[in-house]
Amino acid sequence: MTIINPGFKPKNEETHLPPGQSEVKDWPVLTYGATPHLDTAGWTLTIDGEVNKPITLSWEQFNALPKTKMVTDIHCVTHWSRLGMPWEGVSLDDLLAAAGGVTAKARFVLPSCEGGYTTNVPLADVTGGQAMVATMADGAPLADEHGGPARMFVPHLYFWKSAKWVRRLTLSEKDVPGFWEVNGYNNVGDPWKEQRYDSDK
Ligand SMILES: Nc1nc2c(c(=O)[nH]1)N[C@H]1C(S)=C(S)[C@@H](COP(=O)(O)O)O[C@H]1N2
Ligand SMILES: [Mo]
Repeated sequence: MTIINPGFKPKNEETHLPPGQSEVKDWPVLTYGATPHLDTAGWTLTIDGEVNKPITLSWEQFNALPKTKMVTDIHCVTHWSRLGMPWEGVSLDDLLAAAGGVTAKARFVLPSCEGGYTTNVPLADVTGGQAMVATMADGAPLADEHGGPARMFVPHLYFWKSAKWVRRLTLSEKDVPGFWEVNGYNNVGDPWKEQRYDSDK
């Protein structure tokens, strides 16, 4: 197990809180639409688009990849933050390596999910130990409502970028705004710049 953010320091070391956020001790569920239940038997994760070797991983193949752990804070655009949560999964670095690495054209990762939810994240925001496909949080497998068996985890951006029930990561040359990005949320979503809505620069 590699810990990929051993030196995690929030940008506000005193409160850990970005502007406009408050700490919660519970873990709210925010889902648009129905909550699917996905069995790990038959579950797959596909990595395609601008990668050298598109790949579809079974649950067993996914779990055979090196695991990483992050202890970090999460920030939801609806103003709640949870602080110091342990998360485990497979880093985007290791997943992209399993797909033969990205091509010279790759600039964005476009996660798509069971149920149709999509989002978009610059490649530069998911490499270098910044993101994972997570299977565990708070020491337990992710519950259905939190995106189990596996979800994206990009904690330095607002939590809508952390797509639950992720089934495909498409590497793309072009940016393709996802579900919330076409419905008024900011395309970038940096909580420290308070980029909540489309109109926030
Ligand atoms: N597939 C999917 N992923 C999703 C969502 C969703 O509705 N569907 N909601 C997003 C939003 S807006 C947030 S704030 C977080 C909430 O994650 P949680 O319910 O585990 O707290 O998931 C994000 N990922
Ligand atoms: Mo959200």
